[in-house]
Amino acid sequence: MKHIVVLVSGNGSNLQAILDACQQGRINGRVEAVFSNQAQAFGLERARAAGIPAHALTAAQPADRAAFDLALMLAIDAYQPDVVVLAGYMRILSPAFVAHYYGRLLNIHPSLLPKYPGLHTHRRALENGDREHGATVHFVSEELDGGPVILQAKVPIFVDDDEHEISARVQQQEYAIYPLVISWFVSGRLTLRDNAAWLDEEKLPPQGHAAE
Ligand code: NHR
Ligand code: GAR
Repeated sequence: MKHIVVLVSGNGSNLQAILDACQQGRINGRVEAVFSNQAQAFGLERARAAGIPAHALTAAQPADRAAFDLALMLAIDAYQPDVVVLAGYMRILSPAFVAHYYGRLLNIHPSLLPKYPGLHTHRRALENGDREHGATVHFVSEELDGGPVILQAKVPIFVDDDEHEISARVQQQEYAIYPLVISWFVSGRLTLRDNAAWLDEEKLPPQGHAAE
């Protein structure tokens, strides 16, 4: 069974989708541990409810990213992860952390990258009058939200939408695409090579795997 470690900062609804997919055999792997940089994250409760070790690693000295990430790395490595999954993890990771897990570190970002890297993506899409928005699963590289794209899901933005409605619509898509991508990775179909994502020995285009 492949070892999955998940990092959260908040609600953990993507974590829940991953746990459900493992439970139902849609992902041929097991979540070995969940880490949060926020002690009160509900994601930790979800892990405990599923009988999975849940660790809060909070930064006493938030400025010292390198030291914090090194401690996190050592704690994660105790679980010998095949893949480390960022699921609403809100803390930028140091270059050493990214390098250590390069090729087995995934993120889901709530925008159609390369549009809107960083924070407040729903608000920015709304303010710009976009008619289309979505979520992107990508390999994490040192460049924030800039690593190779694996899969995107698009949603419409309607004229009366507020941020909450858009966010809910995007999240529904996230629960579908993130478990799918993780299943590809743990089954060996998905790899990172030459700074590109490859699925079934085919190099994926910049927008990731084509929607069907
Ligand atoms: N780390 C690296 N090196 N590369 C990426 O692509 C990363 C990453 C860490 C997290 C998730 C990302 C997202 O999908 C992610 C991708 C946090 C921030 C941020 O600005 C930005 C992007 C993402 C996560 N965080 C602030 C910080 O100073 C804190 C914000 C807060 O606590 O509210 O770390 O969106
Ligand atoms: C998700 O929508 C995810 O795309 C986004 O936060 C939400 C987390 O929800 N991620 C980021 O913004 C990363 N910076 P969840 O905790 O319920 O999975």
